[in-house]
Amino acid sequence: MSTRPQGTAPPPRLAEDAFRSVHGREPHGVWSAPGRVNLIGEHTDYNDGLVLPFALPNRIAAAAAPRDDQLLTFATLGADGRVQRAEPVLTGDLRPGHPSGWSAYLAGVAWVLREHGVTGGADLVVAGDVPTGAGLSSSAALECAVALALLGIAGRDEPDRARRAEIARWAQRAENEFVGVPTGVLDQTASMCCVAGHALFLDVRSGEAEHVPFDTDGSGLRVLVIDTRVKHTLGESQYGDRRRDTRRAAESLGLASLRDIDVDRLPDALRSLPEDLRPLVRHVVTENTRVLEVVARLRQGRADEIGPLLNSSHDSLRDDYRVSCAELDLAVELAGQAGALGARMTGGGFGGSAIALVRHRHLRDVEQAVTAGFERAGLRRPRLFTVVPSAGAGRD
Ligand code: GAF
Repeated sequence: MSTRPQGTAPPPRLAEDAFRSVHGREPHGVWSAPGRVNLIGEHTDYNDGLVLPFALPNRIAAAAAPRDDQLLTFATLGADGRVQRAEPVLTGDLRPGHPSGWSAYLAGVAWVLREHGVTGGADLVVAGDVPTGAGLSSSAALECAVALALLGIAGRDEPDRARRAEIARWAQRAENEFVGVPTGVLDQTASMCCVAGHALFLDVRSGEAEHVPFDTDGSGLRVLVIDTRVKHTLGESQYGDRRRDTRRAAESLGLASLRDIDVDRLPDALRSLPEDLRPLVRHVVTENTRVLEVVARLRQGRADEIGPLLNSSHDSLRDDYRVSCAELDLAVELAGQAGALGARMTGGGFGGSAIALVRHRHLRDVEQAVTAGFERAGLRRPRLFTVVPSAGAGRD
């Protein structure tokens, strides 16, 4: 169920052992947070819209202990089993851009938490099995694990539901303002707030959330992740472009956000927009309605009927929002031809992963078809693995 090679210890154990070997003492505790796939509701979060992610079994763990001084130290256990350390930094010296590189994701969280009364020094050692660069939210998992660890060693464990959503916002701020990546709040909220066996139906505008049962195994279904292992470099700038253009569209319609467009009024709204913005708006508005339709089916235990909605979501992201790429389109097409009930890209796009909803008995066929199709196309072999909706972040 995970991408962890057989025989490797789970991330919390790895982080704990690595902490001992780096610092020669016990950590105060270990906290971990999952990556996510988004079942549907893509590029809607920063438009105040609806999303439906679930947490992966794959997690990033942070082992931590307080220090007597104001220093923050960072170490990470690589896939090769080697520990990499970053330059320590005084909590008072944290500022966007300092430090940079991988430790910025950890330092950024400490920078935000300073404003919330967490000011002490800490030793942090992280380890995990969320594939990086695969659109599965390894950064959000890292931020959320570190947030819980720093809060935990400050004696502020066991956040309730409202506090979890707030911590997700803090983690998002770390990514936006410290690391400098302009993401929405989908990934961090999924990591903090999901529960096992359920997808998280989140209304970003109101902040209301509902845990919707999504028992894949019990329904004879599997969610197959197809990590294309490509990441197109234009992705980050195009993500920013989409954010800016959808904001511009809302402003030109005199609305607070695109969420304020009712699907029945969509044709009117489109007519009054400049031509280049129309497909973007069409995607966001129709995607919100697809989320509602998927949620309605899941509430009725009809998960096997959501396939066509996943397919439409992909078509809309490919043709209207233009955030897919040839590798993702191929993965979706091959999965569909081999019997998947539905498939779509998941996450920001421009590479990364697709998901396919597959009846258990068709899983092998779909896996083989995707692998063979990528080989025929001369592409790198994709990484395939099934996932089940898993637990959100917490203390291990
Ligand atoms: C990325 C972002 F981080 C999310 O906030 C969201 O916008 C997603 O792309 C697209 O739905 O994962």
